[in-house]
Order: sequence, then structure tokens, then C-alpha cells
Amino acid sequence: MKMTFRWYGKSDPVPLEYISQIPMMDGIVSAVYDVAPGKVWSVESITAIKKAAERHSLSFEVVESVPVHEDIKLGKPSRDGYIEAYRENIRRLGKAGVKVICYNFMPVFDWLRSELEYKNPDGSSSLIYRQEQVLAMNPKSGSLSLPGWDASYTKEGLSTLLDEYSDIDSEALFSNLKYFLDAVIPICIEYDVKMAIHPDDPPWDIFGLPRIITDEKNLDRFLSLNNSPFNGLTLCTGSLGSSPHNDIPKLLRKYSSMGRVHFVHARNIKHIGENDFNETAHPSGYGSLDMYEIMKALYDTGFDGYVRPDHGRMIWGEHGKPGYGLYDRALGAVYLSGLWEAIQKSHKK
Ligand code: DNO
Repeated sequence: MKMTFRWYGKSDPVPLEYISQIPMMDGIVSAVYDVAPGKVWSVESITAIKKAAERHSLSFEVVESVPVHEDIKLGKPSRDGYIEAYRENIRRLGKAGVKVICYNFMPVFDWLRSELEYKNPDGSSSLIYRQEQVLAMNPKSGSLSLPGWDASYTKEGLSTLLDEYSDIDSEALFSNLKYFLDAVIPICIEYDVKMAIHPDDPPWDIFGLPRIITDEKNLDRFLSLNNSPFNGLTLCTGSLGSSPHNDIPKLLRKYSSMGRVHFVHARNIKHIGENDFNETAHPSGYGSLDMYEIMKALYDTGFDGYVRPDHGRMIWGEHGKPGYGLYDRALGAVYLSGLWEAIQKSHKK
């Protein structure tokens, strides 16, 4: 298991120096952030991240994300050009020593929350999801007040895109995903880079847009779209875990023993209603997920991929990118590494 930490590049309020001071930290997870989806990343930009990480004794072996252009998800004729750019990015990243690419295949929106700075009784703040509030913000009604997404689309751009998706159901999305995978996996094999899809967050359809990386049945189907071990998962415990129907340790055991889990986002959430959840501190006692069982599932299946703490709360007066402050994620990382050490040692009597 290699412990990693997401870093948003030079504009990240958390400097690499601080990340390297977190005990037991192996590397960063990052990306080139100033290039639009569907475009090729320059070799200089990729090398600059790698060199910056290495100056702080951190590796750079995981990219999150190389975004998938909407035309690929929509299956438009223009997808081939965007897929070619994606293939070139895989080649360039592979040459720079990147081993895993995390990406998602969610139409239009990536993760969705009703509030990014929900005040907890202890004064910390966290991301929260209340289905009723999210549905009330339906962008099809012309409102663009979705936390975290307001700046990503213009009102007109969003409504055109949503219209384009009116013909796309989950079958079409699966078929467009297969087309994409069949085009990129051969390059991954050649350059030794594993693709690791991120589950949909939350894992159910929203605003009539299909979401397919949601549960065991669909994960099985996803993996069989292309059976190469290079076609794998980012198992995000919080995303899949926000549906109480997903048994996370069980899913981890199953897919990790198949060698199909390449990257794990290990975070906790608390179910606070049928389709509602709050993001909590990482330790098991604070949320609905058993983080010990999660780490144990990885250990027992010989997992040797990458793990990162995921969204943290904002604590100790920190201000920054919601979910991606330093303090609570650092506590999460050390807690997860501590669980790992304890599990490891309990096996070496
Ligand atoms: C949220 C992240 C996601 C993830 C993408 C991967 O904080 O986990 O945005 O990076 O879904 O493409």
C-alpha cells in the first residue's frame, strides 16, 4: 500500500513541503489543471509536477484526473479526436512514470453536494448531501446555483449539454464507455499505465442524467466491458458508501482479489437519511463505514496499489478548497497508515 495525498498544483493553498511533512506519506496525486478536457498535456507541464514532487521526496505516480470530454460520453462523431488526445496523454504520462490514471464517466457533473461548508456542532465544516435540496436546484429549471459547479458552465452551455443527454440512457452510456476503453486500454498496456474509474458520486441518477458506476452489478458489468487488468477501479469508499446498499469491505475484497483495484479513496460518511449523507472525520466511530474492515480487506487481498485520504472537514480555522484542506486530510492519512501498521503487525506474530 502506498499512501498519497491530492495536490492541486501551484495554486493549491497546501504546499508540497507540508505534504512531505505528513508522516508515512509516499507521494502526490495531481494533474495538469490549465488544459481543457480533450486536449493534450504538454510534456513540460507533466515533468514540472514530477520534479516538484521529487524535490520534496514525494513520488508522482497517480494522476487524478485526465477528464473525459463530454463528446466521448455522448458518443458523438467528434469523440475520435478527443480519444486520440487521451491516448497521447496516456503515452506522455507513462513515459513520465505515472502508473495510474483516475477518471470518471459521469455525464455533465462530477460529484454533487447540497452544501460545501455545512457547520457541524463542533465548529468544523464539511460537505453534505441532502437529496431534496439538490433536486430543488435542478439546472434544467434554469437555476445554476449548484455548489461547486456555478463557475463551470454558462447557463446556455449547460442547457445545450443537458439537451444533448436527453437521448443517452444507461445502456448508451455503457456502450460509449466500452468504445472509449477499447481505444485506450491497448495504449495503457503498452505504456504500463492502469486506468482506474472513479465511482459516481452519489451513486444514483440525478436530474435525469444516467449514472452507471454505482453498485456491484454495474461494477461487474464495467469490468467485463474490457477484461484487461489495466481496466480497473478507483474504489472511493465515500462515493459508493453513500448508498447504504453497497457493502464496501465486501466490494473491496472482491475486486482487490481480482487485481482490479488500483487506487482507493478512503474516507468516511454518515448516512443521515434515505439519500442523505454528511462527510465526517475518517475514523470509523464518526461515520457509517468501518475503516478498519476497509483497510483489512485491502491487506488480506495483498493490495499493493495507492490509497489516499479523501475529503476532510475544515478544522482548526483552516480556509481552503472545500474537502481538500491540509489538517483533517493529514489526520486521515496518519489514521489510515496506523490501521495498516496494526493490521500488518497482527499478522507477524
Ligand atoms: C472529488 C473527487 C472526484 C474525482 C473524479 C475523478 O473530490 O474524488 O472529483 O477526482 O471523479 O475523475
